[in-house]
Amino acid sequence: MNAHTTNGPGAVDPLLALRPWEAPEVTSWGRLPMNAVDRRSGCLSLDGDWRFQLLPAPDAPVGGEWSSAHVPGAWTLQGTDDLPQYTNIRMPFAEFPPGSPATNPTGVYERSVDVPAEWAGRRIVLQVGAAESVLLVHVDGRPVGISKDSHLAAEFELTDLVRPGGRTLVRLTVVKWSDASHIEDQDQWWHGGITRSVLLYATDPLRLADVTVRARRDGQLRVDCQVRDARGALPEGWSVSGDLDGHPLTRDREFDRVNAEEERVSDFLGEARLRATVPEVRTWTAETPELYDLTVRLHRADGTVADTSRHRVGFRDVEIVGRDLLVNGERVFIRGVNRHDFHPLTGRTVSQDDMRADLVLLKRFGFNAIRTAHYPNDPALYELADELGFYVVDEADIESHDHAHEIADDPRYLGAFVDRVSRMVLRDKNHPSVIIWSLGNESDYGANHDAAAGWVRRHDPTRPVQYEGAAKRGWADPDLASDIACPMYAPLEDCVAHALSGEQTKPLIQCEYSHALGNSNGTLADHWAAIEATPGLQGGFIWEFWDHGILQRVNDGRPVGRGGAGLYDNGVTAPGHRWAYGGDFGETIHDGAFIADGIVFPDRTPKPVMYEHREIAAPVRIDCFRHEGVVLSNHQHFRGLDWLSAEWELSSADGRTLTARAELPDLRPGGTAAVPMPFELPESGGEAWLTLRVTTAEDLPWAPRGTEVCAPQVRLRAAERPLATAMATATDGAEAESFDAGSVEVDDDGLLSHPLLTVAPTLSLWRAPTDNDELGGAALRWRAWGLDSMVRKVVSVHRDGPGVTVLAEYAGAIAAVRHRQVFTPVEGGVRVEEWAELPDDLHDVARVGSVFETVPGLDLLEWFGQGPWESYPDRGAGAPVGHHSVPVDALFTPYLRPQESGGRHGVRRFTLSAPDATGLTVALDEPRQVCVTRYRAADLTAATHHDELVPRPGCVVHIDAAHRGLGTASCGPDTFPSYLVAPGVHRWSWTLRVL
Ligand code: IPT
Repeated sequence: MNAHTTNGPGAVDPLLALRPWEAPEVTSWGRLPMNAVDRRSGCLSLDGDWRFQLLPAPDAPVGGEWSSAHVPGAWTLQGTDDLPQYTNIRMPFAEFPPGSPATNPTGVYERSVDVPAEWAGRRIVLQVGAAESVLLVHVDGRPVGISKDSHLAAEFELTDLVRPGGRTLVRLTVVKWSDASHIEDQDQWWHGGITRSVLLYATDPLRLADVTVRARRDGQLRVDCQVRDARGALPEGWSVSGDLDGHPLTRDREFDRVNAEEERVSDFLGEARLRATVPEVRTWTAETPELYDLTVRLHRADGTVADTSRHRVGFRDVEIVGRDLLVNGERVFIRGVNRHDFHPLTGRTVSQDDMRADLVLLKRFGFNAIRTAHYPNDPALYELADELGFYVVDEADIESHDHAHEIADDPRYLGAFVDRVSRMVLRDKNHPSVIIWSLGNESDYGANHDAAAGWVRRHDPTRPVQYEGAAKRGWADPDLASDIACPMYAPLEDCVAHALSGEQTKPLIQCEYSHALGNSNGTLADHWAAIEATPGLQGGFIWEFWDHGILQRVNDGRPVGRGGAGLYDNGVTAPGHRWAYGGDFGETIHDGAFIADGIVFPDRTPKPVMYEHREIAAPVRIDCFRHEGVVLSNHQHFRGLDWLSAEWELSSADGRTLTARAELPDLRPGGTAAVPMPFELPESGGEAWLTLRVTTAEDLPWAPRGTEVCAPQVRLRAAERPLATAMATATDGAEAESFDAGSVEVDDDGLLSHPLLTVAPTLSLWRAPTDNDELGGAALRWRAWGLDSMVRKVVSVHRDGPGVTVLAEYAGAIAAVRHRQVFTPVEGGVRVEEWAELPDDLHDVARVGSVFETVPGLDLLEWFGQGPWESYPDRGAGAPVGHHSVPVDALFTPYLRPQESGGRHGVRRFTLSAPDATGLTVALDEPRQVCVTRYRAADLTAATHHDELVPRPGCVVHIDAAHRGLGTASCGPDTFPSYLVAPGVHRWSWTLRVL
């Protein structure tokens, strides 16, 4: 039988007859109202393998052939021919809203369920955690309901359809494309399927229908309970009780229950209110996530318990006062990130362990806020945010990007907007972590938004509402739906100017900034310097947490799916696999690697920007250094430094590192104190840096004792004289014994021969374009100028005693660059002084510097400079200066689309050595940008995925006189002018010696 027909052959299924996939007015049918009652205890999980078939369209007949699909999970990652597709703004089909394409993959999931016999007489409910994008529910062939809103659960009552003790056939039909897809046009992979858990539970006919908790920082608790009875009328004599951390809330003087008049009974709905005042309450903040356990019970007339709901309560206030967003009365900085539910094997299906790992990592790197971009995340995320301490901007599942203007005012979508926003609020209202509601993302601004905002303001006056599309119409306009000025990618100078204008009326917190596509996030430290220095600015949310690479087999192009654990490590896939991005599944409409724009790799390996962020967010800082001591400050909002321990470290240029135990002072938030200078400064030794290595003092839920928290640093002494002078003197000395120093070998082509170099040093102006370079337009210019294929022509080779001067010209498409190298023998090596003149036409190039290659075997890089992680001129503020040592292979950051990678900023000298301690050392005239990799810039430029790269046996070494900042121009502002490479003359010098 075609199971889509219900009442005998020929009858049309009413759910299909509605054609709900092209009816935006139909947001649901037969679905129960959303609520915040916890139903997990005693439920029956229906997760696991379901019979499955994929139809070409929702109205296609169901066939007799079944395969199986795992629930929860997207079918696009489970071996079907319908594969993931990535688009950002564009819809993947041409139909205008509310239309959907005729070819419309539709998954039919079926399984039989043994309904527990002990559920006899109870009310039985099916919960589908999430389904994309239309869900149709049938039980034993009978229509039960419809739901849209792909990232929130849908519940359906089955009481009259199933027999406890009997077996029931549940069918869930999931239609991939619909009118709803047009408002789920988020920048992510398109999938289809049931992506969160499915379960069945039973309640007493008399039950808690909803629980609303309000807990304020003064210790006042209010719990509103809605009670319903499935039999139509509430029985006499019911009551509600509750307790908080074991202290009863009812019939207790301290926990005073509202009197009986307020407990009104109607045909179907009862309401009761519990109150308490907790003395000396431990308040909740992201720094101090103090939670209390609340249990609410509904009693029958005889006192027995009919229903129970458990909640974790955090006492805190959120308010906007003037232009400040306050948590518990404090103007807090929002160090946020946008987070999608994502996993490289399972797509939008994420486990609790995975989510915990996400949040633990964010805590360790100084983040305190999450925007659930761009839909309500998995419910467990909010519990973890409550527990670990994050401020959450909870965002409704509305993004109509491609057709934003049409939809924002389209009355056919009005219901969907209000439905999605209100259901999110109803689900998440009791989480202390949620401090702001967001109406969605990138959907223009229209009456549908105002309708949704109106609902929220009435239902939950305790939290602000934000919406970027509204804020865009005027950051200070009081009439718009957004209580917060929450722009995306606004230039920093505009934010500062607004805050200084005298016109600011709302907190300015960017909902997206510092776009993390590829090697990016330049100027993050400059942003934070301005935010911390400018009243009115409070932070923002980095775009974004994840690189959404899907693990893919290279041979057949298929996603690996659930079985792929262990096929990646440290950001890199196993041989034969790669991280797929847009276009890799054969999609013709796609947006390429724009999906790989996170601060972590698809396996959650942190990218270098995370370390930069950790320093920027440091809870304790070194303000300054005076002879009598070091001034420390507490940059937190709510707690002291007692959860931290620390050690002093003194690094001096002569190679020494001293350490000493540090006593952190007792500092209230915002306080400063001077502590004694821990070391006697050595008389000599050049540059010296004092670092405070701060770690956790005890085991925390997100970090074992001893986890690094930050490493603020201050320079105690500058280099005694400019390095350049120091080097010149050293060289003069060498020249005095010049003939001991030998001579340099330079061939007639002006190329240096050296036993440790396989490719002689030449001028380099090219870097493998970063995504910012590509999408921001710089790379286009550089290619047009021919910087990727400059032709070197030697002009003269002049031998003067032991030294050699080489003049060369590098011809590009529009201009030539003159380059001079002076090679001078020094003891054990050669000194290279370089000079390059960039004509004015070559303004803003990627780099000016030397590049050479070494013999194989020099596999360890040690350096004195900033590190140890990758850093660039505009993303290096956090990397402390010191002595660092990293294997060459580990220097490289495997950005999904290969690009410039692995640089180290502020390098004063470095050594490349083999295990037997042979090798070379290079001393630089000034702190320089140095990059040591296995790849030439051309290798990286040519590759589209990391797995195509073939490491060279030796090292490719770049020493840059100037290197362009990274900026964020792939989406947002470019780097600042001070980080650009100017035309004109560049000079640099370095001395290479054999170890
Ligand atoms: C902005 C989107 O909100 C976000 O989802 C993502 O696409 C980001 O950009 C870029 O990665 S929208 C953009 C048009 C500014």
